[in-house]
Amino acid sequence: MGKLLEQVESPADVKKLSVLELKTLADEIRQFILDSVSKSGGHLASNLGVVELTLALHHVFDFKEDKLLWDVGHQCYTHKIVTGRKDKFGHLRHAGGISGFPNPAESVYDQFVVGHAGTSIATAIGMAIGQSQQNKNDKIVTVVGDASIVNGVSFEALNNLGLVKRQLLIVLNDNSMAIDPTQGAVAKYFSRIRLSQTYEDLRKTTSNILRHMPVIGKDVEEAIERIKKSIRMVLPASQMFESLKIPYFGPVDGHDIGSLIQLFRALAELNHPAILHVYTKKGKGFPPAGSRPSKFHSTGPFKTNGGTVESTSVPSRQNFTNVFGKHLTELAKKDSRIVAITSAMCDGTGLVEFRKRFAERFYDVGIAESAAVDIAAGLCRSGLKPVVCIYSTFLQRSFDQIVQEVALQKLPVVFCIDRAGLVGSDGPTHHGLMDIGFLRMMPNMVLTAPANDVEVKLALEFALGEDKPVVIRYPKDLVPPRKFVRAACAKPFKLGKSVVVKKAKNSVIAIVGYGSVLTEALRAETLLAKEGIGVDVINGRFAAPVDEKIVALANKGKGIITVEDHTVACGFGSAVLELAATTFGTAITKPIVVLGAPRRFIGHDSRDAQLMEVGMNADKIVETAKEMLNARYSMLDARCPIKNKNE
Ligand SMILES: Cc1ncc(C[n+]2csc(CCOP(=O)(O)OP(=O)(O)O)c2C)c(N)n1
Repeated sequence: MGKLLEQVESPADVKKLSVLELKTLADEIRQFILDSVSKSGGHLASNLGVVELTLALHHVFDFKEDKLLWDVGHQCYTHKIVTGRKDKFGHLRHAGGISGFPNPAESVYDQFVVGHAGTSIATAIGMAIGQSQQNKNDKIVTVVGDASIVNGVSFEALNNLGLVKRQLLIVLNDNSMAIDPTQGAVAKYFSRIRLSQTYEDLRKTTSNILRHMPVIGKDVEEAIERIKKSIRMVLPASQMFESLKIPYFGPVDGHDIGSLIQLFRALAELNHPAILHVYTKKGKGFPPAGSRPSKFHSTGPFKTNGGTVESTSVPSRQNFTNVFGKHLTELAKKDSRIVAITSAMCDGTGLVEFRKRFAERFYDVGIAESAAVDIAAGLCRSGLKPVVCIYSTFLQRSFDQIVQEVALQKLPVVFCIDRAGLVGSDGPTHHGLMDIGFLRMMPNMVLTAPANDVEVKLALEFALGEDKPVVIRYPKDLVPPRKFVRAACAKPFKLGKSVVVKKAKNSVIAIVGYGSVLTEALRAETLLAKEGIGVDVINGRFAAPVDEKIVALANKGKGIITVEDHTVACGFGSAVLELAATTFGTAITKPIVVLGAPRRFIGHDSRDAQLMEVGMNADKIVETAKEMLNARYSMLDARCPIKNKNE
């Protein structure tokens, strides 16, 4: 750790430093972030870009009282480092360490647990109005990226900025990137402005703003008008925001720490909301991240050698995302109606190859999940076969669009939901544990989940042949090893039909896996067989509609254990319970146990550790099966082997 950084325990220490020292501290922090992320993984490029910006903010404001909000929140590492959390970076995003996102439970310097884009301006508006209502005057600052400011929620908030009659500073951190280059008309507008700027222009803007800035006691409104006039002569960037009546300042150099400090001091005195547009470089200071910011947006651990990357770990098997991308591209070669839509997650959803091969059939709509779904509905209505590729957690944004524009119209849009289930180190904002719940209740929706790589292809083929919307969910994980891909999994998908993958003689328990956790069911079966307990294993395949044969098993004297990578509330197991209740009513005599994630938010850690924590594994299934045989054997038939053993 650098010498200056060693001395920084709190923002008060940042305030003491000169501009020159702050520059040195910025370099030390960059190195510290690089070292930490290369060991634990995390968001790298965005964090390297905002070091000076963050230090300047902490130098000027007092965020114990003032409020600092980060949009998305993935770029908050410098903020965490200077607010007393640097010693916890050894376990960044792992149990016992700090989260990769803001979290008020960690620090009074954080306001909200966030991880989704576009929320900071609206929450800042609420906080500002709240302050006014209570005659408080803490400053409020929000930092939002150029990709997140065009998110629908951000735009709706900007449209309401007029509600705020006091200071509220929006720092627009423009690095021209989302994960890939930012998409859409506003991005083009920003990039035209960017291209027209020289470094000299940026300096001129800074000094223009400062020259015309009010000194305390002067008429602020009058001063703003003077600045606006003077800037408008030089730059056109203000037009977009000023047409919304939002005072705009900039663009300025977001790495010029001395100027940023002066600007923040001046802007803190406004009694009006304002936007400061800053330019930063994603991945600054680490050439591999600077030249490939998409790759280093969020990364696993890697080895560095000075300014280069020496190695990254290569997994032994393909993951679900890659397998999906490969099959979709193959299927698209045969059917020209297939088009793919994503919202700023091309790489994350496995569409890089598809984009390369079918650029004219690929749509990245930016961070706009609800629009993505409606665009898909439109594409579908016009005769194409849209495949919407969105992470489970971000699809939550599209609930209403799926209900009205897709389900109600019974349009055969295919939803490929990546990161469905526990996601590991990104933590509670990113787990995909609710999609079965919110999609299952919508009429017309078909919900399916492939258990392995073979089934990814089969599920896609099935979905693309349906006349109604189909959802395919799969986790952030490697596909199961070959030995867990049973012959039954090669059978084509049939609507609402499960498949039996293992049948034991005289079994009194059936384990029903939904999706990739079928592997855990198979592992459990092997463990139980070793103890002389035979169980059936069934691949559930559909959560809507659920196969009636699954609950019919209860009639055949079998207890049922369902397993899913989803919260137990409203998931696959719940669907089985509902069907059992309507089938048997009060006459139900067989136990049905639902295994899945508990209905609570699950913290950051590795996915394996989380699976263990919530007991979504073979051991838990074995334990449950034994409990079923022991404690509840009276509900089972007389062939129960444990019962026999105990007698
Ligand atoms: C609603 C939502 N959709 C997608 C994402 C995934 N995501 C995380 S960061 C990011 C890019 C954000 O870009 P920008 O706001 O410009 O910030 P930068 O990373 O460039 O600093 C995306 C798309 C998200 N966090 N939230």
